Formats: sequence, C-alpha cells, structure tokens
Amino acid sequence: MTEQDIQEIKALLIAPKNVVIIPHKNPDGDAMGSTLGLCHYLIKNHHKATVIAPNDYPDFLKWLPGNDKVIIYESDMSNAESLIEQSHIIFTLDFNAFHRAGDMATSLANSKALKIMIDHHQQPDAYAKYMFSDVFMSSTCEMVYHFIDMLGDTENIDGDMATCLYAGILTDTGSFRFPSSTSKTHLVAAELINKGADHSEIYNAIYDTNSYERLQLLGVALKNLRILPEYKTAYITLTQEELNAANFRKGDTEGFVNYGLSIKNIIFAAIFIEHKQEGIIKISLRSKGAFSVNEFSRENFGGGGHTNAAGGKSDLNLIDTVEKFISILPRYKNTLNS
Ligand SMILES: [Mn+2]
Repeated sequence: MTEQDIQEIKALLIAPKNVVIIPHKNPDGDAMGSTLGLCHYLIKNHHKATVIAPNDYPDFLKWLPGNDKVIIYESDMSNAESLIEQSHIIFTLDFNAFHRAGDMATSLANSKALKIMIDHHQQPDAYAKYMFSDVFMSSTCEMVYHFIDMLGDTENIDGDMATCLYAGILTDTGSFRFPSSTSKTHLVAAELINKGADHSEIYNAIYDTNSYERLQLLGVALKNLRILPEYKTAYITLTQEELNAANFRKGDTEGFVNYGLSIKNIIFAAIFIEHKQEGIIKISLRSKGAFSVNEFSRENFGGGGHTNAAGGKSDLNLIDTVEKFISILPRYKNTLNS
C-alpha cells in the first residue's frame, strides 16, 4: 500500500459511506477479529459499516464485541445482498480470492463497489483497487492496526476495537508462538492492551471453553494419531461416526492438528476430517521451519494458506485420502529431512 493509496483512502473516508466488511468462509479468530475491529473503527468514524460472514462460526468467537450485529450470508441472504448492493466500499479481510467467500463470491465479483483488501495469505488475486497484502504479517488483525496507523488514527482505537484485534492476533499466532509473530506483533499487542484489551480475559474466552464432548473427541483424535518418523510427519484421522459419537459442533476440532507437531522431531502434521454431508475430507496442515504446507496443499489437495499453516480438501474417501497422502510423502522426503 503506497502513500498515494493511503491519501486516496483517507479522502474516500472523509464523507460517510456504506461499507461492507467480509471475512473468509468458515471464519476463524483472525477473520472475525479483524472484520469486527475494522467495523467498530468505521462506525466510530460515522460510516454505516456491517460485517457479513459467508457462513456461521464457532461459539468461542461469539463473545467478540459487535458479534450481535454480524450478518450471516447463508441464513440472511436477501438482507446481505441488499447491503452489498448499496455498498460504496467493500473490505475483504483475511482472504485474497473471491472463492474463499463461499456463496458470496459471485455477488462480490459482480459488485461495483470499491474494494479494499487487507490480508496476509500468499498469491493474492488482483480484484481490489487498494491492496494491503503482506505474507510476513502475523495476522490480518495486526494489519488492521497498521492500516489505522497509516491513516494516522491509532489514538481513536478504543477498548472494543483493541479487544477484537488482540483476539485475532492471539489466535493466528498460536498465542504468540509461531515464527510469524515478530517483535512488531508484540508491540502492537502491547498497544492494544494499553487501549483496553484484557489479554487474560480474551485468552480465557477463547481457549477455556472446552465442552466434555470436545475433550472426548480430542481423546479419539490422539488415539488415531499416527507418526511416520522417516518423513518427520504425524497425522490424525476423524471419521464422521467418531464426530457424531462426540456430538461434534463446529470448531470442536480447532487446534487438534497442532498436537502432531508437538511430538519431538515431527515437523509436518496433518488432520483428515470426514464430512459426509459435503462428501469431502477436510484437511488441515501444519509445519515447522521451511517446509511449506502452502505449496504441499496447492500441489496435492487444492488448497493453500501460509508456509506453516494451510488447508485443503479431498474428494476421495478417508482411507484413500490418507493412502494418497502417504504415497506422495516420498517426493518430499529430502525437504522434510533437510
Ligand atoms: Mn489470518
């Protein structure tokens, strides 16, 4: 984002605008934190701003300030469509390709509204008039802070904004432990605490929310965990039956994949989750160091993300998906062992 861009955006935001802010499908903490944080900021600056999420998100994010005003596209389509229709500006946050907005993709593509992207994923599409894209950023929430900073307006960040932005930084950095979490990230987090984010309360609200069923499901996942030492790889499977038996709720499997990575000498972890209704296997991939799960997913499982965290999917059944996964590992053996 150039100085020229910033000046143009500033000029654009002088008069009240209708603004729609979109997170990616299956929104996570960073997606909801960044969209809600920006939404509070724009409303405070007299714009009419609304967050429209493509679909619903887990309960552990529903305490975020402003959550009650979020519109879920899937269940409130006509309202969402008319807001998109009337919007002057559309912000797309924490994603960079329309298809990541699920069923909203077509409406976004057809909309004449000016588009601004704030995102830290790789290989952004060129749909936005203004692009703030930086793969070295810890989180989109950190970028929203920098965006407000570039507008010269951090003094207007209040407790609600700070809480939303802090929540997304916390979740996207794995509580500040991923390499993407820099000294700058910590400085932003410190600023957000100064502005009213209660770091301890936010942590509890997000992470100390286990249900008994989720812990039982975690037990099943850990029992299903397999390791392939020659590839420094660990993977977990969960069948639809196992999910049903544990009374699975959206978000329950969040973070399970990371247990594989916590094993000594394992640098690549995967989880394969059966979704009978959609007829697919959802895949989450994590790595440590230089091994790029973004590339691995792009090459084999039609997904992508970041170097150390990516998603993907498979149309094969669960057993065949795992078989495919194991069969392609030899191609990566050198990289995994370097
Ligand atoms: Mn993110």
